[in-house]
Amino acid sequence: MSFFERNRAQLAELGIDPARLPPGQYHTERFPVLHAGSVPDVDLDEWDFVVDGLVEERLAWSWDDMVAMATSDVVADIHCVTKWTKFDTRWTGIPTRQVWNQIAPSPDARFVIVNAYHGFTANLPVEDFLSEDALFATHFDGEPLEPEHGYPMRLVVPHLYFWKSVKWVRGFTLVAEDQPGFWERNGYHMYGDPFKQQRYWGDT
Ligand SMILES: Nc1nc2c(c(=O)[nH]1)N[C@H]1C(S)=C(S)[C@@H](COP(=O)(O)O)O[C@H]1N2
Ligand SMILES: [Mo]
Repeated sequence: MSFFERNRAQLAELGIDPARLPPGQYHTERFPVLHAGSVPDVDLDEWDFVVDGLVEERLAWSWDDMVAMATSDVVADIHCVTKWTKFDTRWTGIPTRQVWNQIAPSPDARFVIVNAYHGFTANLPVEDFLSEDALFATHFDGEPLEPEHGYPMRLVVPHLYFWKSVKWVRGFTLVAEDQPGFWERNGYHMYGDPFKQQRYWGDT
């Protein structure tokens, strides 16, 4: 039996429905750290969250503005394209819908480019960005995010591969046409459904 087969076989013993583990993935209790470049130095006094592009008016919220917004808790499985899956991760933060309700998007806005420190970006359709369990998380497992996991805020969109879940997020840009973000320019799939194994360019 291969490592992957053994790992999948363990799920029954753990009481986890094997259907929750996407094809080609293994589950882990660890929380690996993955990103390009360095962990940014964050100064909350200078931090802002900017919404621009196809929106009636560009908006910029301070850290205090953001944390005054209502939060919710999400428990979800996360799937990294490097093949690890972590079940039942618990995040607290501001639902993307809650942010969306405070902006005036143009009807032409069909995609969101999420922006972070160091010019990092990721693209996703508005519909996915607004999924019920998508949020701008400030806490993992009840504790503020660790610097390497995205402190002070990261996007979490559990139903897509985890590279879409932008760490050190600073806002988003609304656009009409899809355009590749950082990893998508470097070989990753434009959409990234883990259950369809949409990992790289050319995966259908
Ligand atoms: N700003 C930023 N966010 C990022 C990345 C990155 O390079 N920069 N990498 C993505 C990738 S490829 C993955 S798998 C996840 C990893 O999140 P973690 O380090 O908290 O496990 O962050 C995503 N968010
Ligand atoms: Mo990744």
